[in-house]
Amino acid sequence: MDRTLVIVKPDGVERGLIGEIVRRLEQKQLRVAAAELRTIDEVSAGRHYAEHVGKPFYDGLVTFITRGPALLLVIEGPGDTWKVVRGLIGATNPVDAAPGTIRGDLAIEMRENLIHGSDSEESALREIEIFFPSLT
Ligand code: 3AN
Repeated sequence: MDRTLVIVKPDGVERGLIGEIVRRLEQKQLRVAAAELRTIDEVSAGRHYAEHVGKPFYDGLVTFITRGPALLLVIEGPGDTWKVVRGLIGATNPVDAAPGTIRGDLAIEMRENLIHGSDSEESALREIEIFFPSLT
């Protein structure tokens, strides 16, 4: 099976959208291989968002992602799972996200865009290692 990392971000947990988001993933016939509700610590957030260090939105992004519990998920499918999940999630900016996608239907702000999904097979491996080291 092929795996990717998904995070229901703190805004999704606060808004009570865990069920709705997991429902969409499961309806697509993806499976939850691991799940944990956890407040992400700053070190893990820094590793996860390493590519954004130095960008103007970086500090706000780390403050946001660490502000309360997030649902960390390892999602499994038959192949190209990261790509399947990214399709369900929609564009990074909810303004551009198509209706029918998670962000297109449920989010409206750039930073508080509900959900993260790895953007490549390499990212999926790297991110699963950060949050679920015992699985790799
Ligand atoms: P995605 O989450 O779609 O993979 P990334 O990895 O480019 O998008 O960005 C990570 C997160 O950083 C986004 N989900 C969003 O919350 C935030 N972000 C990205 N670009 C911006 C921006 N220009 N202004 C504010 N926040 C941003």
